Amino acid sequence: MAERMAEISSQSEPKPRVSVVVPAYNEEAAIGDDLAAIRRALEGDACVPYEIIVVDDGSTDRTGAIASACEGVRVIRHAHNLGTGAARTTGVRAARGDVIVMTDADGTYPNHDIPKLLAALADADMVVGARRREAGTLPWLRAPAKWFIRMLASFLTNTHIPDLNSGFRAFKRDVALRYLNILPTTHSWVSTITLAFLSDGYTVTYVPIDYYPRKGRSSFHPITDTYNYITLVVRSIMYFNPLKVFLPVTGLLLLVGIIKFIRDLLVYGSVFYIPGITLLLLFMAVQVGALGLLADLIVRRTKGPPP
Ligand SMILES: Nc1nc2c(ncn2[C@@H]2O[C@H](COP(=O)(O)OP(=O)(O)OP(=O)(O)O)[C@@H](O)[C@H]2O)c(=O)[nH]1
Ligand SMILES: [Mg+2]
Repeated sequence: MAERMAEISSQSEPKPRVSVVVPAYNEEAAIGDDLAAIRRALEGDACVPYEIIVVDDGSTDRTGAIASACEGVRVIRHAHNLGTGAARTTGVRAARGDVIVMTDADGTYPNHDIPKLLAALADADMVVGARRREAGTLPWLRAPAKWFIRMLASFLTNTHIPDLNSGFRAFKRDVALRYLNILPTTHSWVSTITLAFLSDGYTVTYVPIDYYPRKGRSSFHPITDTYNYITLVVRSIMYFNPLKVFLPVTGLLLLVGIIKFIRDLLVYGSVFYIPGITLLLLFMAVQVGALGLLADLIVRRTKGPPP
């Protein structure tokens, strides 16, 4: 009954234009200040109808209680911890605005810059707050991995990407909904959605932002999260532009195979004697090429209409 009443009252409220989605897991040290900063930013400059959705991802501290006590904040709670990507997906599904703003609840992002993101969204489908300097948890381990993923993503999409995995961004909800089923439940959610927008030709622009030291303890896990990065690399290739990677590999294998074949002809003087390694190279070239074409076919068949 209470749920039904809440549903009726939320239906009678004016529809917000902007939904701010804040994934939060054990962020009692920072979430209060972050929510206050979001409200100040939206009530000050932008003056747009908005809602704030905190997705409490099974926190075991006071995160949920602090968020619920903030006026105008809707809290959705996962019964147990599902991962930051899962929390983001829940937020996007629950959002009622046409525009979604995402920010973290750990005090790292300049929420007063939300109006800048919204202004830039007039000419784009996604605006990413690109960090001028990133000093996250375990930078010595994460910086090289992030650099590699960013280079791969730039190569796959033929664009320059200043920041692939910033958690501070604004985007159009209807476009994001198309990708929810391929987005992971992990930290790679933000990188994957950036790639998805870019590889389907949506406009992604970047606004330079500051990045502050984290409040509270990070739950970043070096082993699981490195594994997730590797999964992201493989998925990025397979989901978005397989031929861009498979074709050069096929070409290289073919080239080496043919050179080796010619050398074998000169050395052994017979087409009837082809060493195993030469055959292996040529068969591998064919197989990698066939796999790439198959992956490309699947990607093309499953893509929706262009923007
Ligand atoms: N780590 C983590 N964060 C979660 C989870 N669910 C929701 N979140 C929230 O997702 C946001 C991003 O997580 P962070 O741990 O800050 O990830 P990060 O910014 O890549 O890493 P840090 O350098 O530690 O800040 C934060 O607001 C978290 O509270 C979860 O299961 N694990
Ligand atoms: Mg963080």
